[in-house]
Amino acid sequence: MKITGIELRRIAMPLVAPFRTSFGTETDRDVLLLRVVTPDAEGWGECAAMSAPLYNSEYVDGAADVLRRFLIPAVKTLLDTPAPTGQFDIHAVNRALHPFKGHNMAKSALETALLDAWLRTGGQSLATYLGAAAPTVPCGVSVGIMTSVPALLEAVDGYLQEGYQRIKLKIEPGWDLAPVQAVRDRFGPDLLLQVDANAAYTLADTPHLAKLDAHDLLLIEQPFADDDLVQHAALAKQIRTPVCLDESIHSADHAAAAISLGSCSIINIKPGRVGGYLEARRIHDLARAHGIAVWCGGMLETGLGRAANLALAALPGFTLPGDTSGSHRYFATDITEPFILQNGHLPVPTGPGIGVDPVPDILREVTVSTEW
Ligand code: SMG
Ligand code: MG
Repeated sequence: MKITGIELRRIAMPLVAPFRTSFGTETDRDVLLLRVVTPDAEGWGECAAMSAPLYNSEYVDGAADVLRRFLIPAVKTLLDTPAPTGQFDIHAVNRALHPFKGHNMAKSALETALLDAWLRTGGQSLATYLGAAAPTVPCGVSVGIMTSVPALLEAVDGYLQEGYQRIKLKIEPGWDLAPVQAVRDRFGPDLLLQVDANAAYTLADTPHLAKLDAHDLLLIEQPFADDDLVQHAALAKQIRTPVCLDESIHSADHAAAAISLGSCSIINIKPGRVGGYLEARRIHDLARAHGIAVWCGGMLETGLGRAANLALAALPGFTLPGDTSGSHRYFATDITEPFILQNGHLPVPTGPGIGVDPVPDILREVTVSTEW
């Protein structure tokens, strides 16, 4: 595949409402997009990094920098060297990026844009390429920390009326047992309910976290720090609520370590966090073979990142609803045709590559800068 060029594009997308987690409040999504141009097709990749390194160590300016200095030049060197088969090999791209430590969100954006361009050239959808098994996926929604319990109940009620299949509450010390109890009391025992702490607790909080057991949660996501695999294993032995890892799982190797240690019984897979869709699929395969459930996480993606996540979420091991919400959960105007929930599900795109394109006028309006 001949690459004519790669564009780095920064866009600014106001969120419909502030989204507060244990590490901060997002009001706007500052997104880095990659566009790979070839004579036959264009491919898109969305970088999951946030403006500041608070969810993980990556941040948007850092991702743009490492792409410019190291990752894009490494891919250029690879593509300038003809492959023995003469064929483009996305796994060779994956291997060429591997020697650079970390920067998984930057790697994922680049690999996805190349994968998208290549799949579009061949007319195959990302969902088919990855091995999707379903035409639609059930959707959950992640509900931020609110200023009051009544405000939370109103927000949850609105999402349930829209059809969301499960509710995830963001928690932190001081905002955990009371909101969970209130949501359970109001919406009943059948509501699929889970919580996400974004690493806000430590092993010393175990007796407190054990009180969540009374509320029959689907899971507790990332209670401790990302490198606390041993501590998560200790917690998992002491509480009944299943432990799910998000920030801790950077690769299939981490997933294998976490499964061996008993650190989790569920994994949240985010392609950005693990360096792309190829690694995401490896984690899915590994988890499935071990009877570990997985679900697809979210990083407040635009329609471009959402389309690719829906393809992944359609793989057979994704047995729990993901944070793959509809476009209007995030943005008044998405940069693609909006994804709209139908009976609590979103359709898996079927067109070539990620299956969606940005709407040119909208993309232009939200663009802050471009670099070729
Ligand atoms: O995309 O719906 C979404 C956001 C889901 O809660 C979500 N993501 O830790 O899982 C998580 C967070 C990380 C991003 S918070 C700004
Ligand atoms: Mg999480």
